[in-house]
Amino acid sequence: MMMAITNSSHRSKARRALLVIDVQYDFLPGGALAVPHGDEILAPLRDLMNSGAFDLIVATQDWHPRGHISFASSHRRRRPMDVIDLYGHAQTLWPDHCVQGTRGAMLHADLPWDKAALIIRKATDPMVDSYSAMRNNWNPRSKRPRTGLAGFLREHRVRDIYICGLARDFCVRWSAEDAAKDGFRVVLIWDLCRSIDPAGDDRLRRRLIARGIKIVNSSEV
Ligand code: VGL
Ligand code: ZN
Repeated sequence: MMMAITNSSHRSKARRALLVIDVQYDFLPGGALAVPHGDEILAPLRDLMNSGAFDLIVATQDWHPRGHISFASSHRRRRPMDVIDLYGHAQTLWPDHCVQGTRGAMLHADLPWDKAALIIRKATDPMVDSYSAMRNNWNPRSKRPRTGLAGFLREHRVRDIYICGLARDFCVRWSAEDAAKDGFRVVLIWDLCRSIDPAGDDRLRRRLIARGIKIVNSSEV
């Protein structure tokens, strides 16, 4: 006897997720690590989150304990934007930012976070930074432990991940590259990101394309 194969969406249909990276007050104008023009993404991103165009929305929240190893203030004679060697890899030192429980660490109130199925908090280990939504940066054993997000997305049958947020040249970039390595189809929504250093944008765009990441504008989503 033949059985009908139903097209139950959660069983068989490839789904698409929107991954919203670190839209927090400290990354917006006036914040501790302000990304130039970061506020310009707020209104169009709100519309996109409300559009219903995605099966799933996931967000990240940079969430450092006080005295975090990535803060210049945690190192003698170091200033923000200095680069040091940490566990054998380059680590940029940042101004104190997104400290757990502070206003600067809050997700921006203009976005509809009630639409997010999951909010991943990252960089919570005092000795390890974490840019990517998928994995921490290197730790003393030089591994990059997973956050669990890849597994969560796979269990939800997500195949396509659309990424946007702040900052394009750090957490968005690392998340996109790790997601592509993990076998997802990755689409970066270029106009819904801003970079800490916009001078590197042309190079960044080429690097992402070379890694199989598709770059679009929000009007094409
Ligand atoms: C980020 C630097 C330090 C980001 C987070 O969200 O891009 N950048 N922490
Ligand atoms: Zn950070």
